[in-house]
Amino acid sequence: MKILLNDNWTLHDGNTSYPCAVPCSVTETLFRAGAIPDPYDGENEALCAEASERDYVLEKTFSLPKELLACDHRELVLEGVDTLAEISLNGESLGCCDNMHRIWRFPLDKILPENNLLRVMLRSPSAYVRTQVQRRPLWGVDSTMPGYPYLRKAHYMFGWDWGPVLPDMGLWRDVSVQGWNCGRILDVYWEQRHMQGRVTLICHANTEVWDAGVTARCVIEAPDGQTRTADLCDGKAKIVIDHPALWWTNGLGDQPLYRCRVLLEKNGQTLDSHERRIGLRTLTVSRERDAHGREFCFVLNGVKIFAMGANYIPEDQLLPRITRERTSKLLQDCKDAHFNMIRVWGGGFYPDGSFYDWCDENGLLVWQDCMFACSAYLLTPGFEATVRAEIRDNALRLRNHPSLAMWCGNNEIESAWEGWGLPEDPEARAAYPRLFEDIIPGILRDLDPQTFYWPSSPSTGGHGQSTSDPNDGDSHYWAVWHNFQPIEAFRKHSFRFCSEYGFESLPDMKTIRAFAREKDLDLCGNVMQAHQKCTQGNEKIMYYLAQMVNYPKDFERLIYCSQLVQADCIRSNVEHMRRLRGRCMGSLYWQVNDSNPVISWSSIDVFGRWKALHYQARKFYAPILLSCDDRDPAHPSLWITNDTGEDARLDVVCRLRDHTARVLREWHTEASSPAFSAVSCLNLDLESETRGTEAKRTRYLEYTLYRDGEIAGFGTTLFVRPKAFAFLPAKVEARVTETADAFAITLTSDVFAKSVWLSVQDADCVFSDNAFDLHGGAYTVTVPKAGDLSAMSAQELQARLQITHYGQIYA
Ligand code: BMA
Repeated sequence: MKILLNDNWTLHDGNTSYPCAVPCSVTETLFRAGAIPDPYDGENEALCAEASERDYVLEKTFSLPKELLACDHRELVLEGVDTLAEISLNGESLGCCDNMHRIWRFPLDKILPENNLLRVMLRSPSAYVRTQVQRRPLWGVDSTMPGYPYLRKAHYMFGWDWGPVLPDMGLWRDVSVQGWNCGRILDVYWEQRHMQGRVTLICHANTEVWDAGVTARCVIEAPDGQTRTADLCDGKAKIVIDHPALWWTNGLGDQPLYRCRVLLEKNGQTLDSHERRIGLRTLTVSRERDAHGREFCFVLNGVKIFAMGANYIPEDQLLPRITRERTSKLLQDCKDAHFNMIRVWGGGFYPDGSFYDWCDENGLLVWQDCMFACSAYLLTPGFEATVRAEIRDNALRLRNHPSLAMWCGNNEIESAWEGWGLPEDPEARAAYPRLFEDIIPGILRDLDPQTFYWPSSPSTGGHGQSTSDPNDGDSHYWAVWHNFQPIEAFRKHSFRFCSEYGFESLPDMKTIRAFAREKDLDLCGNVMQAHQKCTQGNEKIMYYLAQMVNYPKDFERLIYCSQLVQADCIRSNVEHMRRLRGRCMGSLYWQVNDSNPVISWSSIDVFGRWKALHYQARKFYAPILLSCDDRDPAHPSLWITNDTGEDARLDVVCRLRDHTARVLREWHTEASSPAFSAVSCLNLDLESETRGTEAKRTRYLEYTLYRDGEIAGFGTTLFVRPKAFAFLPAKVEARVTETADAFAITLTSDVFAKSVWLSVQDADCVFSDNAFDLHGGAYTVTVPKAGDLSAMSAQELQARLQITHYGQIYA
């Protein structure tokens, strides 16, 4: 039995008391009470970070129902304590917490009075890490508060190159009292053995029984409702499933889930129960050697799949603001863009169970980093013990989720030791292999033997091998952006799996207005600088903009241009990797979301607004993709990448047009595209058509993919960078009509108009397409009559519709 203790808490800062409820944090509570300003507004960050320099007390009084008081064993369970805390009940100490990634359990076996006072003394994380690092320096990344690796607290809370320094504290997950009689279930592991079209499920239940006559059984309910039961013997039971409904990723099939329960019973009464929904699948990473080196490829039910997705960071700096609704909307946006994988990056925290539930239900694989990133650690006995407990807690919590595809030891620490020029620190260096190649994989092998372990990202497998071999393992590619390489440089590489690469852009104007006043709308000004956390980030944006596009005439065009350049950069990288399907088997761009209103690499900002990149992602991750290899403008070739399990017959139409959009030449081809393949379908010789500067500046290629007569994809290739192209002044017009539940916006243009961007004044929505090109004719996009648009008429939408296109950047 379980009683939640989330409501009616009080936060004391020494002078004042503030009401709050779990999940709660100091910064969020003080902000809501008006004691500190909005930490995301203007340059408030430093002012608000000061709050974390002090200690606080959280208190709650409670009484327990008779049934719980009568239980023979009780525990206080704190599922998320951030981070340094002393817990006491009725004035008596229960213990201390030092790790926000752990679940803290304190036995309450003494007789409890009717009224109880629970007290959580929160200690300043900033003061703690400062004291530690002053005593002994320990390497960590620059944008982060020195000493952060000393504390098992999500590193990004101390600042990152996309996040403010706001080391908040609080109770970030449920607090409860739980009680049991006669026995309890500690944890359950569902092992799967797939053989000859059957699955043997082996239930391993870890129970604790302190009374006679207690029995355990497991019950499995198949997706079709059929139920099977088996008694547990020595904590084990076996059930054979004859016609298993296999679990697949988004795009490859369904996600049937089996409801698996373990029941602890006595005299027909249930004492305790444990429930998980599992998916029947085999899933591992293939490391086969091949002609190119050594592959890194997820294999699901025997099928090698190309992983498509992005990196996920915590959705807010202030944890109570992260809600289930917000997370599922973000994940739905990922699914809508055809993601089949998301990487939970190691500088945040292990997400809530509901995150994985959503991924289980929707076929999104999770690449799970352990929460270590870009840091050196010292393996003191205390640190080792808390890390062991953390890995154990999270392995037990997450191991039965079918979406859990991999455990990865850390983010970029192996490569940091190899080549980032870290300060000499033999003790910290020696801790690396102990932690990530011995201790952590050891625990995971024990608790979650069927999930693949990878020591670091990027890596070629660890144990002293080089991390930076593009022919082996996963790669992070940052020469474009961090090292100022031209955008096209990515296409010189043939990675096996690129798990990080990215490009920054500014978020939507509405998002910027949430933290900046009119006078602050200057990329080089203090406020915009405060919302750019990457060293030289704004300089890099301008550097690349100057290479790619014309000079934006105002701040709004600057936002637009930065998003176009970002979208185009990532699109060309992904299309390149998907053409290399087979050799390359995964693309995870950096990063899908933001933790605060900031200029960053994200495709969706902190308020959920799609940048041009996310609209592009929905196209470049389409299961069947038509793309153009335009590395040689005189000899471009069109490719079809098919990531479905079915062969497809397709039609491709390609047109050479001039800047008025007039068709100069046209090609039609029928293409057969085998399942899981990338093949070229049209090789063009445009030697004469692209000869000379004038021709290259006034001509372009446009191509469309048809499946059963329906448009299934399209694209445009310029022979020069956009800034060199001779755009004609285009007259782009829109006409809005409506049906019962959607608006249709029909756009026309007299000449070629590039990257037409739609937005609605003072309203948010997601269009069926955006940042698209118009080739003279008409193109219709739709938008649901929902959210901000639900009460709007077609006329009103027409009046509030804002259209930008490339020709207006400078003119
Ligand atoms: C990678 C990530 C993050 C970082 C990003 C952008 O290295 O692992 O640490 O935020 O690049 O610099």
